[in-house]
Amino acid sequence: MAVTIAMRGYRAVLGALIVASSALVFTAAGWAGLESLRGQRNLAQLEELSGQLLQRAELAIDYAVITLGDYTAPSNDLCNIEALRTLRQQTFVRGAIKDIAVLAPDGQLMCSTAPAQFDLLTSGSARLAEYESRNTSIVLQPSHTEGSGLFRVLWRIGETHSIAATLNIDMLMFDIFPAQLRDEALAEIRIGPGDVVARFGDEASTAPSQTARAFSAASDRYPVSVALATSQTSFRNWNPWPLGPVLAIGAIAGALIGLLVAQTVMRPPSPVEALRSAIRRGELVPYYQPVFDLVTLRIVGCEVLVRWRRRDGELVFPDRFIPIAEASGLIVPMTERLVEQALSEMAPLLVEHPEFKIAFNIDPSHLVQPGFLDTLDQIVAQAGSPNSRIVLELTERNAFPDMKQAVAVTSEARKRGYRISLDDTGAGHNGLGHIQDLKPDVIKIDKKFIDVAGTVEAADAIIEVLVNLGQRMGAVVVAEGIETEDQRATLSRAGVAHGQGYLISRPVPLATFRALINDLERLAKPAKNDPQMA
Ligand code: G
Ligand code: G
Ligand code: MN
Repeated sequence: MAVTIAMRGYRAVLGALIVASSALVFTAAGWAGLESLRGQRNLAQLEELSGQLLQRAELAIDYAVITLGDYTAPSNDLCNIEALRTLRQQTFVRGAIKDIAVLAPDGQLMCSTAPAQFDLLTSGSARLAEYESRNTSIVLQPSHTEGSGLFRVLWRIGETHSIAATLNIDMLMFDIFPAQLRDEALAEIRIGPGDVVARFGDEASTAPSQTARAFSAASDRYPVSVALATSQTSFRNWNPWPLGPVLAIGAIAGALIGLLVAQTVMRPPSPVEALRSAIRRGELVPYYQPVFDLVTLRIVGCEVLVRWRRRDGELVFPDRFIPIAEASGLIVPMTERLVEQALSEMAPLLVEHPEFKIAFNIDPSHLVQPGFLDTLDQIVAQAGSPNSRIVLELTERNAFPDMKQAVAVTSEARKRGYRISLDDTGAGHNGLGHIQDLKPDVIKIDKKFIDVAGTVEAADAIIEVLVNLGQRMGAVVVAEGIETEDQRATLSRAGVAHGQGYLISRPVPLATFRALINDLERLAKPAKNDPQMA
């Protein structure tokens, strides 16, 4: 009882442990997975952002190129008042274009729609750096002031002049920059290899003390590129998952899976598994039922009957597990261990009583297995008992799987000194065939005849036949299941030598069995000179 409760407590703790650790593992693994996903998503998002910024810069330049495209005929005189007015209108239509100017080949201003903007761009020195586009007539020129947002798109027209649009793209980035990144990232639009035209965000993001993450995109049409940088910390903290719900979902999912695992792991073992571990743990123990002399009541031997003594003390009877043992083949290791254990604990008794025989039930499928006798020899020799003290009981209840082999093994067994007993005789469908084939040393008459001995004519006739047959063949006849004194007297008169049954004792453990022998020894009547005595 205490063992059962302790087992339940242990299983509850084990179950809780499995559920808890599964919840923990799932939450941790889920979180790690989500974090790596977030890293990938942040990366993709910043790359996309650099692409978008570049696209905007290209679009602004495209506008300027389209605008300038209308005025590139070399013969155009763009500096007359009429032409300049048209050009000025263009600067009103295209918001990013601040000025359109006509320049001499050396860069000197010929005329401009907004000379102030021109001055702002060049800040005194007319000569600006030049970077050619894929279309080499179109040149980009950053302003002298880094980060001012100002630059020039210049279209070279023949030998005589160029036409140039001054652009301001300072506000270009504002709306597409995620609010969270405004203080944590720095974006730059560059012309040529390194002239920074416009800058947006936080300069500290790329400070050397921060391990910066950088993204860039470059145009294939214009010498313009975008560089985006954010600190490693900002990158890591960007777009966080909602911690609470994610952990809760992870924990619940993990706990549910843990519950399934616990159920599977802690599922009671199958009957075969349970029996296998019971054999391994030595829970299958021998019980002994005495075989006694019907006249003197002296115990002449015993039959070993297996019992499963569970750890909680419950005693399981063979009808509950012998069929499983037979079907699974566990009958072999079970029987081997049973013989080992019985012979070992019976050894002193076998020495004290030199005539005493010990009988084991052998499953026919076990008997015909290769090496059966050799293994048995080893076990018996190890126990130090002679083979002649051992009786192998073969039941007549079922047909033999291989009668020829069974006959060969039993005859070899007899040569090696073992005694063969035919169990449940008369209960099977074999008539007297088994007796003829196996030539047993012992014939055990089935209990169903003993139950009605002295009251049913046919039963008495069958008993008489078997007694006769035993005498002729030199086999001892044993009556199974004797429960009353009347039965004993009837069977003894009929010439049956030995008996087995509740009249003397049920199958009992060794200690009880020994006490019984001592009691009966004291009560035993002196043996008559009886011809049936074995
Ligand atoms: O032990 P009980 O008295 O309930 O026996 C029931 C039946 O179980 C017996 O008739 C016998 O056929 C079978 N049995 C008991 N012990 C063994 C054993 O050790 N081996 C085999 N093969 N059968 C056994
Ligand atoms: O292996 P076998 O079938 O002979 O096993 C004997 C079976 O008969 C066991 O189950 C044993 O407990 C049972 N048995 C032995 N003696 C008696 C008895 O006197 N009465 C009853 N009812 N059963 C008995
Ligand atoms: Mn038996």
